[in-house]
Amino acid sequence: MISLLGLCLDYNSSHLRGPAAAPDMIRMALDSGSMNHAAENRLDIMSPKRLADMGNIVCDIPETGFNKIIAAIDKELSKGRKVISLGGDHSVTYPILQAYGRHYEPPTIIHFDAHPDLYDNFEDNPHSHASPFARIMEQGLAKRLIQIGIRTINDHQQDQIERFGVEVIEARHFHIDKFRALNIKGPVYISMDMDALDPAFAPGVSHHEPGGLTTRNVIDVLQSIEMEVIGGDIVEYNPRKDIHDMTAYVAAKILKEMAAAMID
Ligand SMILES: [Mn+2]
Repeated sequence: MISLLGLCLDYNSSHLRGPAAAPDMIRMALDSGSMNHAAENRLDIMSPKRLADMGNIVCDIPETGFNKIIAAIDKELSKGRKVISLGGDHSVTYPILQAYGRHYEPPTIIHFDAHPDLYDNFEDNPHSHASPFARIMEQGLAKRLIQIGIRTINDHQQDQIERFGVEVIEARHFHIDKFRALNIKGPVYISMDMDALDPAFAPGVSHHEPGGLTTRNVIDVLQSIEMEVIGGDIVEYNPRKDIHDMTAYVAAKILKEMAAAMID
């Protein structure tokens, strides 16, 4: 059983606010009548026996936001459920993984992004949306970190990649066979930053970085995951930057395939 949670947090964004409004827009796309609820493997992911929408977590105050996320995720995992969270900027992945650490051995994280998000400290905010994977790796909350779609590595982040032993399939080198050759063992957690996609596919993000993945590339990876998937997030969708809500539909499509990868 999957619990769906909306995380309305974007105060750790460095450039633009907006991802706090993402959860309801993704639900709108999913339920608009424009698409059905079937993943490509035929599963109805919104069947009440497979997925329960637990609504949004209000976590928009910096002093309490992360603790509210940890408590909310912990509550769902304590029921024996898996969690997919929607929205928020990417800083939410750190408290999510802290909650997972109470219930699971450190997972392999499959992380789609234009950015490594490994800054030791970005603009004096160690919890910036540019830093979650530095915190996760420092605390041993992941067994392996596999990043896909990256195309913004600078010297500092290259140092961090080497320091933490991060495995990177850069956008310029992406091929599905490189992912299949990684010999991943479960459990797996999936973190999907919408800016991994080329802005042509997903314009509704705060940081446009051309030269990205196609929607099909991401779906191909999700459909290649054969290990147990224990959770996932879809972050950094910014409705304020979107064009006719098209990125909401892309996020809803990825939600369907992520859920399908999670259902046994
Ligand atoms: Mn990003």
